[in-house]
Amino acid sequence: MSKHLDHETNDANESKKTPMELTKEVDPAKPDTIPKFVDELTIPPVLTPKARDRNKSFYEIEMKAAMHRFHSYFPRTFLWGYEGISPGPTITTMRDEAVVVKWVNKLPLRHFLPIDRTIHGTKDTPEVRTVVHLHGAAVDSDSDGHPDAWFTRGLRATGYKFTSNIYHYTNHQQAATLWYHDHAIGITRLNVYAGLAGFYIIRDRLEPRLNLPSGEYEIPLMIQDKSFNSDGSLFYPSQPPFPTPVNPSVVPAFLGNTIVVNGKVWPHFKVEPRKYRFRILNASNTRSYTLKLSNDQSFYQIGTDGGLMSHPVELKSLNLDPAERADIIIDFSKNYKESITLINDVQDPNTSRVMEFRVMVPLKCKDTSEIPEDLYHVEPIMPEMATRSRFLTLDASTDRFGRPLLLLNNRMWHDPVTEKPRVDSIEIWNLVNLTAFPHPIHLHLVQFQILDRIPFDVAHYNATGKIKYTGDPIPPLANEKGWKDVVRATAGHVTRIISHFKQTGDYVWHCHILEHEDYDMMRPLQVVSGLCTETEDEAPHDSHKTSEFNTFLHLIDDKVMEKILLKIISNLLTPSS
Ligand SMILES: [Cu+2]
Repeated sequence: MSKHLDHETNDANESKKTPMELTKEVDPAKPDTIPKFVDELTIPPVLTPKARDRNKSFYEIEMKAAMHRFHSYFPRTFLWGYEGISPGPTITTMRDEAVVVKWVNKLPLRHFLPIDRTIHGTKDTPEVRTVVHLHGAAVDSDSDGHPDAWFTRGLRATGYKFTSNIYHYTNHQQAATLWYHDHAIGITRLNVYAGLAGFYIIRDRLEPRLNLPSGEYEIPLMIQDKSFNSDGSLFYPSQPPFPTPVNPSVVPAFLGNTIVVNGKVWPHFKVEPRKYRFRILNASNTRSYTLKLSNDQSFYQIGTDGGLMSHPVELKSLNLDPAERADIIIDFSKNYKESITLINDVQDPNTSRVMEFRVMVPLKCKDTSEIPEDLYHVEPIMPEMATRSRFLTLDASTDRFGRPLLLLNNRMWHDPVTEKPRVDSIEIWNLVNLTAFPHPIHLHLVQFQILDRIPFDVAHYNATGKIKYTGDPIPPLANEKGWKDVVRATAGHVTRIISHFKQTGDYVWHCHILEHEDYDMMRPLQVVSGLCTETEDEAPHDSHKTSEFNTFLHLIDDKVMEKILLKIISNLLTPSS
């Protein structure tokens, strides 16, 4: 059947069908057959600590396989989750109160998604490896979830960076919406897609004074895209849509054909006519979203990745790249009895819809919450304070099998460390995007600020290795002027960010498109003590001295890459009939 089964578009006959009849007609592999907004939004449960002393909470979190109902008309789906649920349970803590988590791997020994044995960290390692990264947190490197600190079920095998599976989070940072997810080398894309992701919310004593919507009016929303097989199992491609001798092979992008919020495919959420605060996280592998409300109503962004901004920003549309968070307030007070769809501004009839708000619950009591004009003080990091400016390229290349290979600074993950900021130093990173696409770049350990984006002549760069700017610096968008740990490095621009590196240790920085991170758009980040000297001269523009071979690769590969990736994306966006 080709007809959409939306409750909005259902005709009289459709609506008379029993759930059993609908279940038979719904093919999880064909998004056109999946009725939308059927299931109610679920909110991940807040985890209770196993023990608590005055300033510390102890948790033990098991990673387990489980069966999950993504949609009422789907068979149940096999997945992996923290505590056997996806999203995992939410951890909440107060600022400066320590959280200790024992992460326990109780997963099967075989992976259920296709592992590519040619990419970094996968050659002679166990199939199922896990390590947990708390995204956005400033923690000691032993608790950061280094990709090579992985461990298997029962700790039978561990990566070379492993020290312990008991992680200490100090929470010495601004209240913020963080999230925890898997980060194991070479299989992060598969482990996160399998279900290993959850919220981690830091609160503080200042925030309640702002009188923002809270309690049952403060809702976390984890948005992901998934594809399913007809039997309801998760689909993840084992081959890119171009020939390659590698099987299974990593793919350069993954775009699912359904949208999942908090583990439900196209849910609905019944709300009162009042203000709600939504902590939105894009936990998708590759997909970016441009979120809008179907009635074109404005909403207010109050926070970014690292916490509340100085002032709210009124928006009609919000871009969210993988791993980015936006704290927003939607005021439904004038929408009683209306249904409003949270839409994603793309042409596809399915992935253009995210979820539905049904303003049908009578107001329980007067809404006294506010959207204050002044939120937090976000102290700008002054560029004059920077002691170093690094130029770091985002490069498109090809591997020995002819597959696209995306790199940072033309280096592979296992090449020697080159980004070694001194502890307590401030650095400006110039992200020189030579590829045809934007990449969401994430730095561990720090919350940074975006300075600007400056257009430059890519062809000139590829020919000479020199940057020729072609326009004025573009300041960050109003809703990017806060603490960030992911930045959209746009194609053909030098995106400048400024960070203060406050503690030593081995961390990483990478593209947060998980298919890119796994191959091979990730690099070590080592914050060194003031006494250490760098062995490599990293004066600005040094990184531009690409070899002639690499320059040649750039000229070829950007065009090839563009064609390949455009084809992939257009194929994936075309709904199956
Ligand atoms: Cu990328």
